[in-house]
Amino acid sequence: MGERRFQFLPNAPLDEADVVILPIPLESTVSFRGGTAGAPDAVLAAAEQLEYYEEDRGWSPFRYMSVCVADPLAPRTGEAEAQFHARIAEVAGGLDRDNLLVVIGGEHSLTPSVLAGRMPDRGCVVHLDAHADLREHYHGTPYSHACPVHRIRAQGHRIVMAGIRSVYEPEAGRIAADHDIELFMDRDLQRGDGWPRLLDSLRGLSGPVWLTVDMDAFDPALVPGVGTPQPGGLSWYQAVEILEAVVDNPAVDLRGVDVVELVPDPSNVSETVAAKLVQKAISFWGRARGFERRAPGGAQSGVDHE
Ligand SMILES: [Mn+2]
Repeated sequence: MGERRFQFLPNAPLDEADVVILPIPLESTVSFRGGTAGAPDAVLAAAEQLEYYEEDRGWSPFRYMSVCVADPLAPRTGEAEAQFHARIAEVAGGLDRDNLLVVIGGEHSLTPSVLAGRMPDRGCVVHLDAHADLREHYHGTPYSHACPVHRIRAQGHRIVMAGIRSVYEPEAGRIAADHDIELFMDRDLQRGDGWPRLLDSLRGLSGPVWLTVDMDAFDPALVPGVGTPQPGGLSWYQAVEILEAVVDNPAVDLRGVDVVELVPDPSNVSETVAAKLVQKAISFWGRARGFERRAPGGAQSGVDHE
């Protein structure tokens, strides 16, 4: 693959783009089914099938916004795990803060490393996942996909976790004892009063916020392409409502969004869901910040096809 693009759109210079898409094809600790290293390119390929027009906000974001797909950040041959994670933090920390950063993984272990660069101040991480990911170590490493939330808490961030339906017993104790973790079990979202409480909680957020989406948060009937599927899970429109509650909140300083743990599937449905979620994040973020009031001179202006 040559230069990567989002929806065939021309890449703006990295330091001028309104939207930066950073592929991190990290795959080292997947415990059940591999393939997540191929996810960033699969999501970019799926994005080519999407319309430029985004139907929820009723506009074409890239008439007004520019985009850059950054060079993928992959481990170098022989690079130690800790060194690679330090490099993720360095790259994320070096990006312009005014843009929307969208990270396409790769394994979930990349999230705390991105946060180390992008959200060094204390913030809140909205964590959509089937699993709590609170183990301190897994298979001998703190950089496992089973550990990111432990690392995020160690960075001092508060967590709102939703969609959870698989918990290791010590994690349950940890969540109960930790007042900086707000838990919305998947079953409470689907059957109880959890859903309105989650939206209230998200609409009440302020300050630095990061949204991390493990694709196994979705119902595996919708997103079969994940390494560790669990029955239950979010529907598409629930995910869209969560995204709106976070992105449309003017008190939130959104540092970015990541989409992780996707394993490309033969139907291409899983990567299409991820691609469309990325498009919605871009559209909602752009509209919430008034990009439609700019003169149309975005990435789409030089494109001669619809
Ligand atoms: Mn998970």
